[in-house]
Amino acid sequence: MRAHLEAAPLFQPVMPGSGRPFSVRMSNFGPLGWVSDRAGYRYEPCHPVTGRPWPPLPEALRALWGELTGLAEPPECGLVNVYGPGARMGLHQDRDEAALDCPVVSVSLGDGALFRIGGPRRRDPTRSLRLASGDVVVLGGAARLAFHGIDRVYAVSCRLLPGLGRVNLTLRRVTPLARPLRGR
Ligand code: MD3
Ligand code: FE
Repeated sequence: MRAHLEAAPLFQPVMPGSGRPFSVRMSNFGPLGWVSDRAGYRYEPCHPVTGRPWPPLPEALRALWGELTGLAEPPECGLVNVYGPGARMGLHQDRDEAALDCPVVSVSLGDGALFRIGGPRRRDPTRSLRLASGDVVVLGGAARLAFHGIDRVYAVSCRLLPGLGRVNLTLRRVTPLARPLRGR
């Protein structure tokens, strides 16, 4: 991951419209990377700062995706979110992907975090879970459109990634499957 981050350095996305920076820094692995700027959220084949294609998804992550989802098709986006002290991610839905039938796989590394997940409507009640280094969450079925966010990170709770804090790797399909999941 560190080698890949040298090829695709972390960048600071900004909110569409306002241009307010995210507290989370990001990069991506794989053919499509999630980016956000004043123009909006979208998937792009190249890094917004270097202009180069994103590095390939590490084989270990591809294998993990296959084991957990049972899908032969690989993830197209491996989003890297890096949370320093004080970074958080507000409650949101992931729906920038046409492949909403496919699950999302999330791997947490480094410092722990307080994760919050609700239902498909913003007003639905939420539950909080602590995520620790090595935790893997698969969000499929009804959970795929659940509102979720990161309320806080527990700084210096783990020494796995000194200088990075918490890293979350989120694996996603973006384009619809040639043979949709429904009916398999
Ligand atoms: C629930 N990332 O990148 S991972 C994101 O820890 C994102 O960096 C958080 O939310 C993080 O969009 C949460 C867990 C997660 C990932 C995707 C989901 C939960 C999800 C998609 C649908 C529902
Ligand atoms: Fe999300």
